[in-house]
Amino acid sequence: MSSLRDRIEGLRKAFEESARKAGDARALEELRNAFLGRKKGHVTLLFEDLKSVPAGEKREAGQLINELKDFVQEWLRQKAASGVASVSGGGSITTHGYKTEGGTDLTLPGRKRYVGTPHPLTLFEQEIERVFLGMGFTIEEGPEIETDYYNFEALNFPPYHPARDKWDTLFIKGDLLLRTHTSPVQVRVMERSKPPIRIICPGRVFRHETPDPTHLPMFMQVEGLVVDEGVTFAHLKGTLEYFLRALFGEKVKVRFRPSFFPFTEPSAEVDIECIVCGGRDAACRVCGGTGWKEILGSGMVHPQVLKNVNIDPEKYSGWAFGLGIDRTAMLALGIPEMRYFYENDLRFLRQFGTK
Ligand code: 2NL
Repeated sequence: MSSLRDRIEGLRKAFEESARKAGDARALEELRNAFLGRKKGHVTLLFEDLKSVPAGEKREAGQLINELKDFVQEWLRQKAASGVASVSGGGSITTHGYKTEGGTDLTLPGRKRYVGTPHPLTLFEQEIERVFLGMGFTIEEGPEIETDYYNFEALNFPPYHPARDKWDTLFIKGDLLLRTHTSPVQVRVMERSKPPIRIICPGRVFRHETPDPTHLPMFMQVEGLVVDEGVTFAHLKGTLEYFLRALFGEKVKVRFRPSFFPFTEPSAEVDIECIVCGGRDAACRVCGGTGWKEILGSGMVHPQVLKNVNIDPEKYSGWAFGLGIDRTAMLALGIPEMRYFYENDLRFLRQFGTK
C-alpha cells in the first residue's frame, strides 16, 4: 500500500512538472494521453494495479487513484478554458472566434460583421442635395409642427378654401398642424432674408393618408425656391431639366405640363420618360403604359405669396418646385413598396450604400 501511495505521489509531481512546461495545445494533448490514455496512461495503469491490492486496502487505494485522476482532469480542463495554448509551437493567443477542441482554428473565415450604412432615403436625399449645392443653392430646414399661417395662409390658401382639401392635413390642436409640405420653411426664409434667395428644403412631411404601396402618412419631400430680380420661367425650366438629367441620366426625356397650385402662377408639372419601360410597354406597372412618369410640381411664385413675406413682386420674381423623395427614390431604384423604407428590415436596408 505504501509503495502504491508513493507511486501516486510521484506521478502527481511528474504531472505538475510536465504541465508547467506544456505551452500549447499539442503538449496538453500529449499530457492527457500520457496520464489518462485508455491503454497506457499512468492513471489507467494504476487502476489495473488496483486488482492486485489486498482486499482490505482496495477502498483507500481506489480513493487515492481517483483523487489523482480528478486532479489531472481538473488541471487540464482549466488550462483549456483559459484559452491559452492554441497555436502549436509555443506562444499563446486569446480566443474570440470559433473555438474548436484544442484551441482556435485560424484557417476558418472570420465572423462577418455588418457595418451600418446610411438609409437609402438619406443617400437619395444627399444625391439631390449634391446637384443643387453644385448650382449654388443652400439647404434650409424648419419645424415639422407648423401653424396654419405658414402651412396654408401665407401660401395663398384663404381660410376654408376648398384647395386645402387636397393637402389632407393632420391637425394637432387649435392653430397647430403637421406640415403637409416643406413650403413653410421657404416662407420663413423669405420672411427673414432679402433676395437673391436660392434654397432647397428637404424634410419629413405628413398627410392624412391610408397606407398603400405609394402612399404613407409620413414621407420625405424636397422643395426648392429661387427669388431674385429678373427670374423667369426659362430659369425654372433650365434648372429643373439640368437637375433631372443629373439624377436620371443625360439622355432622359423631360416634359412640362400646365397645372395648378394656389401658391404658383403659372404652374407646371414635370414628367420624365418612364425609366422602367421607356414607353414600350402598354401594360407597364410604373407608368400605366403612358410612357411618362410625373416627378415634380413647379411654378412661378404667386405675387400674393411674395407680398405676404414683404418681398415686392414688382421688383422681384421667383420660381419654386416640390418633389417627393420617397416616390422618386422608388422610381430610380426600382422599389415597388414605399413601406419598405420605414420597416427597418435589414434584408432591404443592406442592399444600399457600401457594405
Ligand atoms: C408638388 C408640388 C410644389 C411649390 C411646391 C412653393 C413654395 C413657396 C412658394 C411657391 Cl414658399 N411654391 N412650392 C411650388 C410648386 C409645386 O410642389 O406636387 N410637390 C410634390
